[in-house]
Amino acid sequence: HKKTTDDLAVFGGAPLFKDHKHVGQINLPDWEHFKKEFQGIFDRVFFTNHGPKVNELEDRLADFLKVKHIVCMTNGTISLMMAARCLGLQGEVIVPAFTFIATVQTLVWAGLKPVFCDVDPATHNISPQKAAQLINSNTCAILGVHLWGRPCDTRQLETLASENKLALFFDAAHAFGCSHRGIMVGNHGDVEVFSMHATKVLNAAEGGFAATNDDLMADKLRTMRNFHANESYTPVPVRINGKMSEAQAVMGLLSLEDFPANRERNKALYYAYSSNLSGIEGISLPASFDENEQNNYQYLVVDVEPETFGLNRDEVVRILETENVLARRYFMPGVHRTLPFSKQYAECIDKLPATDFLCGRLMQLPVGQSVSIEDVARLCEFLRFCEKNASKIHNRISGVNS
Ligand code: T4K
Repeated sequence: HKKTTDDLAVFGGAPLFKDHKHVGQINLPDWEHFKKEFQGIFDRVFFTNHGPKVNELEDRLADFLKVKHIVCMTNGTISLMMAARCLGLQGEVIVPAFTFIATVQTLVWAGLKPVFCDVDPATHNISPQKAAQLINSNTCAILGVHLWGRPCDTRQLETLASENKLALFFDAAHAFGCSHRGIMVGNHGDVEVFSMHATKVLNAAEGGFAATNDDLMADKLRTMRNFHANESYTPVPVRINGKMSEAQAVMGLLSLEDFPANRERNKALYYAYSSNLSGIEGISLPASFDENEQNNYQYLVVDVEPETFGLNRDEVVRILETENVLARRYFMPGVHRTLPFSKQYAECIDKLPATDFLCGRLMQLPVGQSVSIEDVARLCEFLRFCEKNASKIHNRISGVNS
């Protein structure tokens, strides 16, 4: 418990937590279970090239998402890049700048020009109205991102894409296990791409997959991910090594088994944050989850209003870090303000006001297996202390004695 500002770790006090509290999920599978599955890989002496565990993971994921095809790959970035190539795109792709930089980098790898679209400040997702204004004769596709697991307005984007004969695909890296209008993410647009990075709620250490109901798209992805012909050959512009290993697949299968429990934990943490943060002026959880849908609650996103809270987001992140709370500033700066895009597309740098606003205000707080409900209560009480003592803390941080 902090009684005075001297107790803050940033001013030399003992940190709030002994161990680091991470934003990444870092949900570990049961060790005995893990050992048994790895023993299986050793016994089969079969490590990669579409082994039995990758096939099993693809079947299980297809069942889970109620989608026709799953194609597992090395990671989310490679999956997205390959999806863009398999769609046969050329020209401009409309994409939000409020996303992880990988979303946009994949387009460049696929030889495409990203055109940055602003987001809806309420949902943080690509604005279909603003996307409509960016369409021209060079536009070939829209790439939406289901940020924080909240699905984009797929219906409006589908209408926009079909009216303008554009491809539509989604970066669903955050949205495993989420549904939209009762349909699991994985079934929208031409193809949806997921990440199974170590920090995701579904974790294969590294890994990713594409989900699609389009037979030809799935065939192309399967052909492309394998640099030489084993599987039936469907024409693709170029091939690559995008395979998932058996070790990744085992991690993924164990994580899929644990997913319902991990989601429930995240949900309990979300509601604990929600009730413990209530009444703290200037800190809020933007856009609550639609409880009629399935959600994974994997990102705990907080809006810091500096005028009301008395400290800005960056000051809060810095103070929390010294208390061993590794809050993250996803995503800061917006992709349009990072190199090389800020130079290449300088003309659009000031045209994304909602993106810039959110980049300056949001932070993510810890969730996942290493965080308990008591930790949340403690952290929120700490934030309440910061709010009450904000001007004193601000002045001390700024080097001015109050
Ligand atoms: N699209 C979107 C919208 C994405 O968010 C991502 C990835 C992608 C596409 C691409 O998918 P992949 O190619 O990655 O499959 C992290 C992740 O590296 C990245 O996967 C993720 N998005 C992004 C949002 O976050 P960093 O640089 O913030 O991660 P890092 O290493 O700082 O880790 C976050 C926290 O977790 C830290 O406190 C450390 C902790 N951690 C991390 C790892 C890797 C651990 O405790 N153990 C670990 O093994 O990017």
